[in-house]
Amino acid sequence: MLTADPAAAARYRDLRKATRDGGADETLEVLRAMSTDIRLRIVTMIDRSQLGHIGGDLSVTDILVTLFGAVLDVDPEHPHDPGRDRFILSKGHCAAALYSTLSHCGYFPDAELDTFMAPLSALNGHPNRRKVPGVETNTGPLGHGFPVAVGTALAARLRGENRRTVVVLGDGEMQEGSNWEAAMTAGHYGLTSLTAVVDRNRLQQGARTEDTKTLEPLADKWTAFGWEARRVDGHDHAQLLAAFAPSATGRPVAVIADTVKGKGVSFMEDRVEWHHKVPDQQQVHAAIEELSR
Ligand SMILES: Cc1ncc(C[n+]2csc(CCOP(=O)(O)OP(=O)(O)O)c2C)c(N)n1
Repeated sequence: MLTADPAAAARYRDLRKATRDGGADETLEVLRAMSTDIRLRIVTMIDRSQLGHIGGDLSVTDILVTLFGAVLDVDPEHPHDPGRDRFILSKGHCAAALYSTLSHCGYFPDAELDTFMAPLSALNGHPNRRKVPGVETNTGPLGHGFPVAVGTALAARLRGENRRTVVVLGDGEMQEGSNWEAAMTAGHYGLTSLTAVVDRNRLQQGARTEDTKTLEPLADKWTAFGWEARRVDGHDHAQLLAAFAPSATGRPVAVIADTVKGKGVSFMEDRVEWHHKVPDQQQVHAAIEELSR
């Protein structure tokens, strides 16, 4: 198990203070800077490992950054604090985005990211809760993280614990039937402390989601299952922040975040091959140059 980086954790505490206590402009500035850092780190990690799912990593970045930078009540130096909010990345193939976010927050040292997917590294291609602090449950098989999140939120209620559970799903992942059982269960129990975020980048592995199985009208489907649906631009931190406001309806909240796969690197954006293609050296330099602008 990796251990916290105290200096990075202290920086994260300052960052959280800024997003909590600062004005709206300062909050957004901090989140945007964090997103740039995370995207750059994703590119360098995948360049080093020559493996990963870069398109989905770049589409989910602003969602993760908004959650860890301004919403979740977590302490990287006490990753098992019973009162912490719970975060589950159900689209576990985007582990590089999660790892770079966790290390940015101080859960473990940044240098560890350079071992991503190397033999014996803790940072496997899919997140492992026994190896990486901040990972609440193992994910990778699509359709597993969401049912676990529902159980986690239900357990919190049964124990009288006042904490949030947030789960991030891929839109292609929504084709797994287990997700709809989970949605039905959470709707039935009115799990208001549960938020499900769909990274709606409209691409899955090898195809557009709508060419594979029609997902729309997605908000209506969540509503029919007893959820409050909120649809936002998934790269707009202000819209995401508003969408993560707690439920006032007694229903769980589904945030449908419209995103672009490969966001931030123009030659990767909305292109199916970048699901898990690895950039060559020229492309790495171009990506870093564009993301650093
Ligand atoms: C049960 C299961 N089937 C297949 C896969 C292989 N797989 C990994 S990612 C992926 C596509 C996921 O698409 P989406 O959820 O839209 O993710 P994103 O586009 O955001 O990367 C597939 C089919 C898997 N991980 N689990």
